Amino acid sequence: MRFFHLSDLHIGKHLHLYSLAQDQAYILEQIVEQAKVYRPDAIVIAGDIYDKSVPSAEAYQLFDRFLTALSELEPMIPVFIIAGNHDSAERLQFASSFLKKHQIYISVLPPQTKEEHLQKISLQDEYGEVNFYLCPFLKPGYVRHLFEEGEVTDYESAYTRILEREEMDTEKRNVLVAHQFFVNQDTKPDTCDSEYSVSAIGGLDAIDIRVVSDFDYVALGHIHGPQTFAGERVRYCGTPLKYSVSEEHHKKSITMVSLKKKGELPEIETIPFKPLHDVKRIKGSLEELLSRKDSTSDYVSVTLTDEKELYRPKDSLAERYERILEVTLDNSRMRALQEKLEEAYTWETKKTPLESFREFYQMMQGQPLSEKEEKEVTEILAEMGEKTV
Ligand SMILES: [Mn+2]
Repeated sequence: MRFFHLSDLHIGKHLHLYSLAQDQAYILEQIVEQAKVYRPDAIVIAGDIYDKSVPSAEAYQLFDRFLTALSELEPMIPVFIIAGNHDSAERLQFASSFLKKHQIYISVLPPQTKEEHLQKISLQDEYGEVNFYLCPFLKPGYVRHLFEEGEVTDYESAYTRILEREEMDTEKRNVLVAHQFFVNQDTKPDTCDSEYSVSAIGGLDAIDIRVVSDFDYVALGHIHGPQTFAGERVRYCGTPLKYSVSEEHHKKSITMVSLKKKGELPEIETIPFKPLHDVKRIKGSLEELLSRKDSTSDYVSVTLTDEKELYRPKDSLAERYERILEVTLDNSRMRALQEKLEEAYTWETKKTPLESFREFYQMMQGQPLSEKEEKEVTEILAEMGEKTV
C-alpha cells in the first residue's frame, strides 16, 4: 500500500504583500497530476489546510477546486484530512458528511464525549488491513474533561490518554495522522519563520515520539521543513511551498509512503514540487544585482551592500525583479548602527531607558531630544514604571 502524505497547505497565505493564490493553485494541480501518475491508495493531509481560521472566498475556491479534481479521479482515491492549529473546526467541517460520500474524510476535533473516538478508516492491501487514525490538532484543554482529574496535565499526557482509549490492534498496521509539536527525547525538529505560532509557549506543547511508538507510520503536520524521526517511521512532510525567506534552501515535495508488511519500516520517496516562483535571497551592490542574469519572476529578499547613498534603489530593482519581498542594507554604516543599537540594548551597559532613548533619538534624527521632548519621554517612562534617573 502506498499513500501521499501532505500537510500545511496554508491556502490563502500571503508572502509579505503578495497573494500566493496562483502559486498555490499551481502546486495543488501538481498534486492531482502526481496522483494520476502514481495512483496512491490514499492521500493524507495532516492539518493547516487554510492559513487563517476565517479563509477568504478565494481560499475556499482553491481548496474546493482541488478536492473536486481529486474526487473526479477514477478509481476514486480516499482523502484523509485533519484540522491543524490554523484551521477553524466549524469552517473546515463544512459539508463534511457530503464529502464523505466522495471518500473525503475530514476530522476537525478530537473526541468530545466518552463515546466518541478518533475517526478511523480501514483500507486493505495484500498484507491485510491498514487502519488510519485521524487525530486533529489538540490542546490538553480540548480533552481534559474525558479523563479523571490529574490524568491530563500537559500535551504529552493528553495525547497519551487519547491514543490509549482507542485500544488499537497492534497486530495490524496502523497509521496516525497528527498535527502537533513532536520531539525525539530532547531533539526538537528544525523550525523556520513561517511557523510563527509553533511552540510559542516555550516547548510546553512538546510531545515525545515514544507516545506514538505503536504506529507503523506517523504522518505529521505542523513543522514546515521536511524531516523524519525513528528511521523514517515518524515524518513531517513539510509545506508544499516556501512560506518564508528562511525556507530558501528547503526542498519541498510530496512524501510518498509505501507500507510493507507488519514489522517492516515504511519506504519513503519524495516527489519534488516545481514552484511557479521560487523564494530566494540575493545580495550584492545595486549595480551587480541589476546586471545579473537570473530569473526575474522569483520572490526575492534583497540585501544591498553599497557604501554610497542610493537614490530610490527599490525603484531600480523593481525594473529587474518582479516580486521583491524586502530590501535591506548591509554596509559599514548599517553595521555600525546595528552595533550601536545592540549596545544600547545590552544590559551590561547599565544605561537607563532614558539614556538609551536619548542615544537612539540622536542616531535616528541626527539631533538631540529637545527639552520638551525629553520631559515627555521621561513622563512616559515613569508611567511605564521604569526608573528614569
Ligand atoms: Mn502550519
